[in-house]
Amino acid sequence: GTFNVGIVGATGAVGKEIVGCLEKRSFPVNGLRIFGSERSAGKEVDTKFGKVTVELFSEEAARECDVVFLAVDGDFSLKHAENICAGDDGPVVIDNSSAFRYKEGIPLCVPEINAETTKGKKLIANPNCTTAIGLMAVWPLHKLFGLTKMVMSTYQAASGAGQPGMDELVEGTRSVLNGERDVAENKIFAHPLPFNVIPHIDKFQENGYTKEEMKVTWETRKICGLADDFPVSCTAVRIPTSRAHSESIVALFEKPVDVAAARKALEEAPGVKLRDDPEKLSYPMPLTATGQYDIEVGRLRKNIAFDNALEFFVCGDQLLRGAALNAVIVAEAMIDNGSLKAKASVESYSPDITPTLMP
Ligand code: 11C
Repeated sequence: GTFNVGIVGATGAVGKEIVGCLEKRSFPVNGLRIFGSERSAGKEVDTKFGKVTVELFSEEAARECDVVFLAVDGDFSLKHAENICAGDDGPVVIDNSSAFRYKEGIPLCVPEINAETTKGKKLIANPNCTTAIGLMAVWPLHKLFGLTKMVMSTYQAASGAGQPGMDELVEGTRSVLNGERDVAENKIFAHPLPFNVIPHIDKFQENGYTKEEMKVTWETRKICGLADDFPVSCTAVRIPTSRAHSESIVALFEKPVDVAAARKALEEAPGVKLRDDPEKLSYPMPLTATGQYDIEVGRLRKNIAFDNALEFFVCGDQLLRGAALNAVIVAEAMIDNGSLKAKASVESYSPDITPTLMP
């Protein structure tokens, strides 16, 4: 079948990528509806599915869809997500915010890892970008050797703060290069990002970690089905790149590790590209991971400080695997497992879509 798809927040950095993923992956779209605030309502968006006029968001209108992607902030999701998907006739809601990630009974899904958790569910949480990108590489190794501990250090792109973050990086860099300022201005980031790195993403917690770092800990446990106290430690750092996050990961395992077997598992893992030929200067970089569906993993080696440990470097597009692509693959998995169904009637279908390019 084909599905009526709604996106809330489609004009933001993640929302735009959701439209792009639906287009490029030939998601079975019957009709696309885009919902926004008063500020964006009435704007026209050109898509492969036709020209879509942004509608003012209402829960009632969103409920007419079969699946709704929320690419908005956590407060919006907290207020509306459960109302949108309520009842047997409510659509599936895939929420990109952190609002529901740690709630029991709500799946937190990286489909290549735990797609089965979405079966029969209506509200799905899409993980934090750093976690989703890292776990794509960690999961195949965990299956092979049994993860016992993980330590991660990140190098995160400006896009984690959305379009305003990317704009602040570019404009700030320009203002320094053209001699306007010695140090760039900052509003989005805690400090100027151009020519700098900032070891601070999201709010500091009582334990000295930031919330971004704790998200990696909490979400790794839930997605991989590990114990509530499973040891994961992260240092999250913002660097002046545009939209691919990088991560250095030390993973400790139960079983002795074998680099060749690890390499093979990564090569075979869906959504993962092994880029690991140092002699040819080939390793993961934000520059090559940008715009790619697959995350890159490389610099794979046996760690010399710990027993049974591997060390590697991962890069992934923050807006794709870290957000939009993951959400769209969740929806695809839910079509496959029968949890996402088309409503019988399509009469409520948006009149604002010019169906010129529809199949
Ligand atoms: C960043 N990872 O790079 C954050 C952005 O939990 O969805 C995504 C926050 C989240 O700033």
